[in-house]
Amino acid sequence: MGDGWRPTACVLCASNCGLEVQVEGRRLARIRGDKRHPGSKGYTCEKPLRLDHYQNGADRLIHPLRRRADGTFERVDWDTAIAEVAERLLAIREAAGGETIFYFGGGGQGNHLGGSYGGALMRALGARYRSNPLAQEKTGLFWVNDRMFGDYATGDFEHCEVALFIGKNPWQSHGIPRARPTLRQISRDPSRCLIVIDPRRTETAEIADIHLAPRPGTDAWLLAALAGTLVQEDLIARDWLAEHAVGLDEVTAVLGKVPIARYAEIAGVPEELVRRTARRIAAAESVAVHEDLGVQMTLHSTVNSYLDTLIYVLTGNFGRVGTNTPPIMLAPLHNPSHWRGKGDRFSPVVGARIISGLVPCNVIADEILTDHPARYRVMIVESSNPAHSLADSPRMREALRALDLLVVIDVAMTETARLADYVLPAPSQFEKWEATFFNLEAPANHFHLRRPVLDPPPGSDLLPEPEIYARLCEAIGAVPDLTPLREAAAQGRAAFAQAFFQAITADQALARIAPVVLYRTLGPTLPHGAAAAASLWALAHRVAAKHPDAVRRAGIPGEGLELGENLFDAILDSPNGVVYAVDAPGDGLRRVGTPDGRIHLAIPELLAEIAALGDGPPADPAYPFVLSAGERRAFTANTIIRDPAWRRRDASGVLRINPKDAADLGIATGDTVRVTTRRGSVHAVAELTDTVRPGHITLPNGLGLHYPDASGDLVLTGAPPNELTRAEDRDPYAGTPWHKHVPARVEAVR
Ligand SMILES: Nc1nc2c(c(=O)[nH]1)N[C@H]1C(S)=C(S)[C@@H](COP(=O)(O)OP(=O)(O)OC[C@H]3O[C@@H](n4cnc5c(=O)[nH]c(N)nc54)[C@H](O)[C@@H]3O)O[C@H]1N2
Ligand SMILES: Nc1nc2c(c(=O)[nH]1)N[C@H]1C(S)=C(S)[C@@H](COP(=O)(O)OP(=O)(O)OC[C@H]3O[C@@H](n4cnc5c(=O)[nH]c(N)nc54)[C@H](O)[C@@H]3O)O[C@H]1N2
Ligand code: SF4
Ligand SMILES: [Mo]
Repeated sequence: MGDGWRPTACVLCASNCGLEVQVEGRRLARIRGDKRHPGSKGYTCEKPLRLDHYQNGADRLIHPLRRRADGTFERVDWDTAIAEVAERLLAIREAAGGETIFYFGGGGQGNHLGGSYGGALMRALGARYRSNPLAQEKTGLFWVNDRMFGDYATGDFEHCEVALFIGKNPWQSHGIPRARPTLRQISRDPSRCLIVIDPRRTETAEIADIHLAPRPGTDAWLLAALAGTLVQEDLIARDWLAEHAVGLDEVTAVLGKVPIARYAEIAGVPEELVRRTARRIAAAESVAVHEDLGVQMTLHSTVNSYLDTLIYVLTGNFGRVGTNTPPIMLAPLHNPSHWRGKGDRFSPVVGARIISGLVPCNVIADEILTDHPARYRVMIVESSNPAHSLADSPRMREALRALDLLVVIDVAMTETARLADYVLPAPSQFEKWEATFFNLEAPANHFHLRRPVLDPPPGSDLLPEPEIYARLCEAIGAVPDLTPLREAAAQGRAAFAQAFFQAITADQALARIAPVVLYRTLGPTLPHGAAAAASLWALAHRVAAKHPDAVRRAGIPGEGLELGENLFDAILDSPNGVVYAVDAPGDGLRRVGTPDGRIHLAIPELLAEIAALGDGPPADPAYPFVLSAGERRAFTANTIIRDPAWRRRDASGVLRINPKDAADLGIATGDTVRVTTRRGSVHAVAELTDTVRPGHITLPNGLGLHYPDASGDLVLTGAPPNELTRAEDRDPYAGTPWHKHVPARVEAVR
């Protein structure tokens, strides 16, 4: 690092590309892609080049805050904040039970180290309910994948012959490594094929070999027609399925009857194109599939996830190079429960299905705004902005205000923090140790533990999340005397491992707060001041014990506990990231988590829905448009960068509308329009573009934030999408919102 470039990562999307930065004072002065990063290999998009707007926003939090009776905030010191929060948590637990304490978040796009300690606090409090943004996008897919193969699978787009993106625009939203070069390579190679299913002619669709543009909300019909073609033209991998799957007859009984011509017509896609697409998929050596918000946040989302999983499984594209495979993650993104005999859990007030341990985001307000004795009374929010990002913001704000206690851990004064009783400020992701747990790759998977590259703002009084959680655990009396474990840690890792595993086996209460125990005992002994990485030690041992061959294939030597230690050391000693697991052929199939090791094709309740799909989505003449509320664009990054000056283009976050619709309404590019839904109205600036179909309009995500101007007054930029969405518009299985399918009307504002 003699040249002053320090390794870190971009925090703006789940790809977390490796970066190198040069620092001037407290500024990220120069930023470039890190060629040594094992996933991104030097790649970045345009977004991180002005990352300093995250780092040095005008609304950075610099010391703990407590709400006064009149609603304003006063500065308090950490001892006061921790003691008072702990006291109030204990009082509420005493009066109403630990299960009324609700935890939300625990990580954003680039920071997940803190969340591993947040779990310890929740268990210490006896909290039983939690959620995070995955419960408004991925839980339907988790539920389907869990039932089919007891895990969650992701696509290998580096090696696939055919790439299928459904309701996903990776050119802008990424989510696959080195998205743009990867997409271009597939598109340019005549032997490979890029297929996109998206109503909009997105940047990805623009370079696709095949673009299926369904009417918004008709994916269930289109995907049923595709899967139906595979069955009816006998394009399925019968031999492979006979060996690896069960339940084929139940599936073909339904898909064999799909009226392909009719369903293609409902979706507005030529039947011949549907059939040609199915044949191309079936003919391929390997197919990788990625569905995202376009289908996860629209009508039939769980059915959509089922159908697109069937498309790759029925054609035998599972568990091999270039297909979809359950990745070896350091900490699983999803906790499968279906085959572990636990049965489904439901939320206490609404009775909504809890998938992967997460309460659906869309029911949280209803779980609070009630006099039901089991209502959530406390919310601890970390690294998330639910007052802005969950459906129905007005009602979400009402719910947050109705809590007995709201504690927000963040780096900035967000819409949610403004409603908090206590705001606990953390150093930014460049001022502390951080890591992300989105290690979703196969056949090779990597992890990146990042070191701090900057000092916190001068005069600030911040604590990193692991320290906040540890202090709260201590203040509620959950942490016993740890001297024996500290002494063992001083004798080295082998002695520590033995003492630690013995201690947590003997003491349930200690096991519940294991991450905090590691942080306080092993943590201080770690090199480079890496105490926050202590929880990774347990995860490294877990992965080494479960997947020893894959870890050794990554070049990490050893057997048993030694392999785990070596893996942990490799993570600590690799500031540019490290490959920690490499699959051998067939490994993906061996990870199928069903009792018989086979893929279970039939999900009876979803098959019944497919058989009864009907005649297309409902229409309401009062709301002639379908609004896609929350589109990923070149300069959106959820609400991670709050400063609007960050945006080089599209500063206001325009409403995209087809020129024909605009002409009918007398609207020109640059005009201000009012968008009205069943929930509310917002103003936006119109942009005419034929990339959206007539009848479809789109607004970006992450806009509509209040940010201080030069005189400190809060100014709203763009439209907050969730002023327009309703919580009841959600999937019947997973509770995921229909943000891509909001009935709306548009008027010119004179
Ligand atoms: N630039 C940028 N990148 C991001 C983010 C960001 O804020 N900005 N956020 C990150 C996060 S948290 C996530 S979850 C991902 C999301 O990544 P994506 O899911 O790719 O993002 P979106 O643009 O919201 O939606 C994808 C596509 O769905 C399409 N769509 C709308 N309605 C329908 C429909 O009815 N059917 C189908 N098939 N498609 C439809 C839209 O036209 C859009 O192109 O992006 C991540 N990356
Ligand atoms: N209508 C509509 N709503 C949507 C979507 C949509 O498409 N349409 N998309 C949804 C999706 S997919 C997602 S993922 C969510 C995202 O919405 P949220 O879960 O609210 O997440 P972010 O906007 O990413 O906010 C991250 C928060 O973490 C804070 N932060 C940044 N760094 C740190 C740190 O180091 N420590 C701490 N403690 N905090 C930090 C930021 O200041 C910010 O407040 O939005 C969802 N909401
Ligand atoms: S926004 Fe995503 S794709 Fe772009 S550099 Fe950052 S992590 Fe990489
Ligand atoms: Mo997301």
